[in-house]
Amino acid sequence: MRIGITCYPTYGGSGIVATDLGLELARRGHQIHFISYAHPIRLDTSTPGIHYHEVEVSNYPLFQYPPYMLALASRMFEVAEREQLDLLHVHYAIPHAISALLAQQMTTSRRLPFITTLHGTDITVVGAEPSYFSITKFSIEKSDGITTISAYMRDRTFEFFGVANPIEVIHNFVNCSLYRPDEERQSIGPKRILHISNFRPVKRVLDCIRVFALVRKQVEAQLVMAGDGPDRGPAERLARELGVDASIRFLGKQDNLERLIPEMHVLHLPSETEAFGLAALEAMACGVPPVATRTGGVPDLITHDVDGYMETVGDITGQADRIVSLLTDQSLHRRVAAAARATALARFCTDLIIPQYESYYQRVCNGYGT
Ligand code: GMT
Repeated sequence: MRIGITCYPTYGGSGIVATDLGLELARRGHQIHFISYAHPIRLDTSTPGIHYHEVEVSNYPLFQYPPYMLALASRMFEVAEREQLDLLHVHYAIPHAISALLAQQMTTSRRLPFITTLHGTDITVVGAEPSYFSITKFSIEKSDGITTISAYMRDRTFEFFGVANPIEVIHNFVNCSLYRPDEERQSIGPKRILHISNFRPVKRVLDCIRVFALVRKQVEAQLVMAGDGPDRGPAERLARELGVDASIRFLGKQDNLERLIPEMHVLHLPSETEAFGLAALEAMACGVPPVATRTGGVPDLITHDVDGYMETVGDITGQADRIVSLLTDQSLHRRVAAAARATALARFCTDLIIPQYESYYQRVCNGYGT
């Protein structure tokens, strides 16, 4: 098939999922056209079947807010016509689904269906803002297909927007050959706790520091903070206040997580809400047990006390206790790490999930949906 994919190209999870999906589809022989304002970070354009089309937004002085949505729609239309795309697949509803709708309406010679994948805050935060509620609902209603990444997200979307379209749950996925355990590298040096996020308030990165300060009272561990965003400065300040800054490494944005994660012993994900928790899945594939919060779609991924742990949001002591147990009880760590890897292999591997997208594309092209 010939598919146009649009996503936020920066470090968010939705962009990562969209990019990995495009790369996997291209490996399976599809022609994938990324249409975005910048090159998606994980996109290797030397992969056969991958194409990238940049959206240029005019900075004409009259525009206080450059109309990206319109420039995107125009570029989608142009690429769809020239490349004879079979469908558009947009990740994150706002504004991508509205641009796709416009591109569809501009295409008068044939049917150009579009699919919207809802990733999280496009529904739970952005969609909930009064200025975006109606347009988000409209974009869902007008999509020819809607997918989302967890049962929680599907239920929240129905409940919140009261839409009637069917919503397909297709979980996030991980390449289990790329993301895999490395016991040799894990055995070198002190115990290491990893946090990965875009450091927005919803990720509760300050909890990582508070929990770590408790863990350090019992274990000489290190904390590795990967990513960047608005709460990085406050997290660094808190680390100094609590006297644990010397044991924390703030790495900033990281491109090769498949090399970093296998060196770690625990992944800490204390989010306020999480539509799925891609970082936890990538850790599980590497045999690194996640200690996360019981929130949103995380229960779709983690089975508590089997392949990871889910504690209450904000329960600093509970989260610290779990991390300490995993770092000090080797047989517990081995059991949970093996179960985590087994879950990734059995339920979320690329080979299981990509065919679900392929068959959904076929159904939408054949007229399924709204
Ligand atoms: O909703 C967001 O926070 C943005 C989005 C992103 O683009 O980073 O993250 C969401 O999508 C990821 C990939 O599908 C999920 O793994 C994250 O759980 C989800 N984030 C939240 O729900 C907070």
